[in-house]
Amino acid sequence: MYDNITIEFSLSCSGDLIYLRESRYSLILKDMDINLLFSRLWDEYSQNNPSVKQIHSLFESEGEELVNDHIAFRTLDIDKMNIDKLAEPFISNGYVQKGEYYFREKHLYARHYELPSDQKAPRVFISQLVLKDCSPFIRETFYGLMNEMNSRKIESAEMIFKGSVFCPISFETYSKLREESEYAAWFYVFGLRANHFTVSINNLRKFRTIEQVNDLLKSHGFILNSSGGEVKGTQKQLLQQSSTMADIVPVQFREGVYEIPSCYYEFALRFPGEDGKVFSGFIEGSADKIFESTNFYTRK
Ligand code: OOG
Ligand code: NI
Repeated sequence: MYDNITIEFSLSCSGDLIYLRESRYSLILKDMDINLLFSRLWDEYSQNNPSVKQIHSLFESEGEELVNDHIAFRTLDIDKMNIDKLAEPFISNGYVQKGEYYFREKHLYARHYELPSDQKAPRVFISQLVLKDCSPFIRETFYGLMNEMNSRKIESAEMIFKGSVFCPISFETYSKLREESEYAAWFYVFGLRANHFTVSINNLRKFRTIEQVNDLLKSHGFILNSSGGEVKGTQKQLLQQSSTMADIVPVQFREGVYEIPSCYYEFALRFPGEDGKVFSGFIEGSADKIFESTNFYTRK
């Protein structure tokens, strides 16, 4: 029904052809099977973050089969690419909106989505920067970039796969955004992509506690996000989470190549509430710290 092989062209900022590759993914997104959608997000994420594949293989070598608890996207609260826009491909595949979350200090708002017809389907967590609550510098930077931007880039139904939306990027702007918001700086560089997948500890066989998972990761040299403690949340809150610090990757800026944190891996253990049902939402106090997995740091 569809032609499965197309050639994808990307244009550099100056309009030169810089990139040519075969794509297996030419199905219209609305009709895209949800598994294909997640596997495409996984490919992008695992290919660009070396520790993701290493961690995945580590669990497999321990005899575990990994189930994904959730993925997350970040964006701006601008109509063309806000939470509602990013949620569209999931909604059209049967996902429904569930919880909403506020992170006032970070100027963020988020929602999560679930697929009621499939309890094993990953949840989708989408946050956005609330620009009116940010400084004039952040507002002007993003409004200016949006005006300059090639609008084709965000009108596409393939928005969730777009990655970086601004081009060229400047290390000076990145650094200045960081002074006020690590989230804004990260989004400026990495844009629209799954910024983490999450190992569901509930579905592991050998590793029953989050401490056991963390010990395995640390014994193999992975750096955990320790903001607020390595374990975020308690059994009483029905959700415990931990995460790696994002992989440090080389990024081409206008001023040259700089190494900065990209994406991370998360681990989540859910508990049943009084009603016997396993908790399916997120905890604001914990999520607030998980966001910090992409904070700037340098390799020791
Ligand atoms: C999302 C952080 C929150 C969770 O599980 O609480 C989160 C992000 O880093 O964009 O994923
Ligand atoms: Ni998460």
